[in-house]
Amino acid sequence: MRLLWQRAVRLQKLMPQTHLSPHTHARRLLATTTASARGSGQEEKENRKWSSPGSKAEMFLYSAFWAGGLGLGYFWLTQRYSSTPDEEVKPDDEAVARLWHITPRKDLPTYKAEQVEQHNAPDKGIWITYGLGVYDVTEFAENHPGGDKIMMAAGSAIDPFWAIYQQHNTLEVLELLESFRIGNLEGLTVPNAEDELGSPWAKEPERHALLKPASKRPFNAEPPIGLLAEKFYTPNEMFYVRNHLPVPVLVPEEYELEIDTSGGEQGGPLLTLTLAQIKALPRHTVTAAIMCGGNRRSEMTHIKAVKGLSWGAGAVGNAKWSGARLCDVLREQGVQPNETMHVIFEGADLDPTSHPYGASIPLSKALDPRGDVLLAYEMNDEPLTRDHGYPIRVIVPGVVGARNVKWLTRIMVADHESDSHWQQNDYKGFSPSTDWDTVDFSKAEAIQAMPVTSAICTPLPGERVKVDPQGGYITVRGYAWSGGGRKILRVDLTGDEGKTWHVAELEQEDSPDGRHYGWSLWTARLPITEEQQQRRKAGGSGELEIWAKAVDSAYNVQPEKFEHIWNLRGVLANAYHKVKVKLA
Ligand SMILES: Nc1nc2c(c(=O)[nH]1)N[C@H]1C(S)=C(S)[C@@H](COP(=O)(O)O)O[C@H]1N2
Ligand SMILES: [Mo]
Repeated sequence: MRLLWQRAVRLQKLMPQTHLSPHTHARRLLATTTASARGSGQEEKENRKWSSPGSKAEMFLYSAFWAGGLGLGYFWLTQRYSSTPDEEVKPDDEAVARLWHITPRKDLPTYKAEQVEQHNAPDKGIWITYGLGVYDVTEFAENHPGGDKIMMAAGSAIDPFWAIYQQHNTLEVLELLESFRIGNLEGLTVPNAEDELGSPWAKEPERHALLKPASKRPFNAEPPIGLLAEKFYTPNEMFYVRNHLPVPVLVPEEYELEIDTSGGEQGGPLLTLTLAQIKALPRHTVTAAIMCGGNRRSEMTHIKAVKGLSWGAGAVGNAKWSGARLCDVLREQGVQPNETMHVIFEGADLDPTSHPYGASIPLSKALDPRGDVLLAYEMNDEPLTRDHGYPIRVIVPGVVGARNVKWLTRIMVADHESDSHWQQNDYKGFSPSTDWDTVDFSKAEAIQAMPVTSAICTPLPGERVKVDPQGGYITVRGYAWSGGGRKILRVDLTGDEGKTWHVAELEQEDSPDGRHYGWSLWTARLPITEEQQQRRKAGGSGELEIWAKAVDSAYNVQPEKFEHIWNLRGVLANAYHKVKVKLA
């Protein structure tokens, strides 16, 4: 909000002075536009139908969302612009239009953010906010194929999307948006700086606005699922963040990593490495997806409530990690293979009782050169960001996110696992019949390697999908991954509840099985049968449920239903990913 406010003030300063208040001006403009109905009246609403993909503004809004970061929106924009030179956009009008979303409309009601949030699906209406404007875009999303990309922002702000797609700042798009305006957002205030001083949260890093927080303190957020499968390497600023505690402030010059390889004996070898010393060790790079144990928990919740943050399918990201190999450091210290020992990691982030975040892995994984465990200082060739563990985190490829300890300050070789809450009382799986009365955390194994999973990233649930007129198919895209270095062999899709399956095309790194730690992106052309199309034409709902399941190199396959893998913490949620869409 503060950022938004600053931007608003900046905008206001930049804007040329005008005698008209933004809204007088807005109405004047609304009255003179004819291409499609605009304004807040009832008749205009009637006219706001999207039967033909025609109007320029519609195309802009549509294309920009559809582009999803590929710059295709810009392409559309320039195409449309150059092909219609007759319509002139006056820079002044545009400048004024840019103020609408930060100007309260006295003629409209005020809504709370929570009220907007409830309108996040076609059946509940689709509302979005931009600045302090509240907009009802249900009709746009519903009636225009592809227009429903706006669903990525359903119930929340489109500001972060528009910050990326600068081409939205055209008069036509702004007019179109203003025509959907239904109200003002309550509570656009400048935060009180004093509240923040001395709080453990005072030094939290800035986050990309596209990361939608599941919780703000500690900060936990995933990127919009619709953007996740666009890039093989997840951009650092879009990589999900899972923090249990405030982000610690570490000064690189003072950073030290303590390594105790005594195995629990007092006075054993103790090594301290500075950041420069770690960077001076042989550099190793590995592509690895990191996935939270609670990824896709929100789907499991539909069966029965679970305890935990409600993650969608975006608590995963794929990156190229660089750093020193832990096996090199441990071997140098004379650590011998031992199947019963563990390596404990501690972070610099402290809980209120001054206990650090901690987790452990088996020593065999740490010592295995094919395990590729890293003391990582780079993510996608950039220094780690603070949220992802600056300056050093351990990367444990193929293993649940929780063991990839960030802000790493201490490593211990020990005859026991970490005694932290996160190793002992969390991130463990249970039988579906285990409840909070019967659960015994000490009896269950801590999660290490993750099971095979996949998710459909596009189309989004509820999206209206166009069937390719020549090929009679729809295009579906997503990710798949399995733990333990197991390569994805296949991703199967069905549009008829498993009667017929269609194999997706995979995009993956060419690394050997057993050491295949990166995710696989996949694209499938899912045939839509005559019957399915006929049903739609006959006035049916045109609903289609797409299912995806992945197969890994051990021929492990995802379970069909969440019912049989439900567990009280909502972890390991890897059933078929099922997405309902509408055929356009
Ligand atoms: N020190 C520290 N390390 C941590 C955590 C944490 O809260 N503190 N969270 C863990 C969990 S549960 C996950 S899923 C991953 C998330 O990594 P990311 O935020 O870089 O995506 O970090 C792990 N490492
Ligand atoms: Mo996690």
